[in-house]
Amino acid sequence: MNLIPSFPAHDQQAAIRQTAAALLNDRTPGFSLPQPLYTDERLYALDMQEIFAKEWLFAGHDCEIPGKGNFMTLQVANNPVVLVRGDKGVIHGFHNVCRHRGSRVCLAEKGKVAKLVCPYHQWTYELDGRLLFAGNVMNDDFDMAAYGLKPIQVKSAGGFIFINLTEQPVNDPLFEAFLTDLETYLAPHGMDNVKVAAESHIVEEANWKLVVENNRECYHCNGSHPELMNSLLEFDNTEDPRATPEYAAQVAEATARWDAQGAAWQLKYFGRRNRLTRTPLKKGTNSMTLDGQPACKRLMGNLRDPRMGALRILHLPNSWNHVMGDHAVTFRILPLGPRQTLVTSKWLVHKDAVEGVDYDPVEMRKVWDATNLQDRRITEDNQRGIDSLAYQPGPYSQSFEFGVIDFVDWYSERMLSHLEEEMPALK
Ligand code: 3BY
Ligand code: FES
Ligand code: FE
Repeated sequence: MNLIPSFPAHDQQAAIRQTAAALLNDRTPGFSLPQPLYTDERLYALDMQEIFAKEWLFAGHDCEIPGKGNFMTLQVANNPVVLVRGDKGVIHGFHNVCRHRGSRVCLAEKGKVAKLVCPYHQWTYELDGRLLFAGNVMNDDFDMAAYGLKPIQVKSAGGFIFINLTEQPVNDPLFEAFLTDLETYLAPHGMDNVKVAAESHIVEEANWKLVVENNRECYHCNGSHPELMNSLLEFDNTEDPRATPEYAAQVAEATARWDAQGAAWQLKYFGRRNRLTRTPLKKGTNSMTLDGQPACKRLMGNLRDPRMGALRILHLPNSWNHVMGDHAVTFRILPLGPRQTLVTSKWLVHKDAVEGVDYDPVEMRKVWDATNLQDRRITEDNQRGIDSLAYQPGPYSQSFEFGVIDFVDWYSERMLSHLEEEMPALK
C-alpha cells in the first residue's frame, strides 16, 4: 500500500489556491457564491488561513477582562488564543500555545491568574508573555528569553477588542479611522463602565459566510423575526428604497436631539469592512425588547433619555452589534468547520445596574434569543439547499441585499489579494 501522498503538500496547497482564485475571478458579481466556497473543506481551510488568520477579528470586550490577571480565551480556526490584562491596563494577546511541547496554556473561557501556568509541566509565563520558570530541569544552554508566548496583535476601542494573528503589524489607516470613530460613536454609552449581563453560544450547522450573509440583509426579517420586528426597522438610511416619509420625520427629530447632545449618528463606511450608523428604532420603541421599552432602568453611560435608537456597528468578517440607550447586544462569529459556525451573543449593561432590580436578564435576552434561533434555522436550511446538486448561484437584490453584496465583494477582494501575496503568479 502506498502511504505517500501522490503530490507533495505544497503542490496541493498551490492547486487549492488556484482553484479558489479561479472561482472568485469567474464568479458572477451580484450573485451568491459558487457551491464549493460554501461546502468544500479545503476551501474552508483556505478561508481560515487567508481571512481568519490574516484579517482583524472581533474577539471580545474590555469589560470581560477588567483587571490585572483577568484573561479570556477563544479559538480562531485551529488557533487557541488568550487575551490577558497585564500591568497598567494593557491587554496582551498570545497564541495560547505553550513553548515547551505545545499544550494549551489557559483552559478556561475566562478567569483570573497571577501568572500564566501551563497545566502540562507548569512552565510559567508572565502576563506579558515572558517565560519565567521552566522547572530548573532544562539543559544548561536553555535560553528562557527565546521561549516566551507568541504574541498576536491587539487593538481596543470603545470597549471592543480586535485581534489579528499575523506576525507583522498591519498598517491599515481605514481600520485606524474606524477605531477612532468607534470611540466617538460609543462615547454616550460609557463603554468603560459596562458589564456582561447575559451571554449565549449557539452552533449553526452552516458555513460562516452564510451566517454573515444572513445577517447582512433584512429581506428575510418580516417573514422570520416577529419579536425583533416589534422594534427593528429593516433599513437604517433615509436613502433606502424602503424608507418612508414617517421614517424621514423620525430621523429628523432624533438626529436633531442627538446633535444637541453630541451623539454621533451619521452613516459612515470604512471600506466595506466597517460601517457605523445610529438609527431610530420603530416609532414608540426604545430598545430591542418584546415591548420595545428599556430592559434596564440604569441607562448606559450618563444617559438620562433612553431615546438613543440603535447604534449599528459592523465589523467584517465576524461581528455586528446594536447599542441602545439601556443595553447593547453584540455578536461574534467563529467558524468551527466547513458547515459549522459558533455564534456568541452578549448583552451589556451599565456596570452599576443591579440584576433583579434594574434589569431581568431573562427578559432582556428574549428578543435576540428568539431571533438567533430563527436565524439558525434559516442558515441551516440555506446550507442544506446549497449542498444540493441543484444549487447554482442566485441573484442578490441591489436594493434589499446590498449589505450581502458588500460582504461577498469584500470577501472576494481580500481572498484574491491574500492569494496574490502568496502566489504572485496568479496576478
Ligand atoms: O439586526 C441585525 O443584526 C441584522 C441587520 C438587519 C437584519 N439583521 C437581523
Ligand atoms: Fe507546557 Fe510542557 S507543554 S509545560
Ligand atoms: Fe435574521
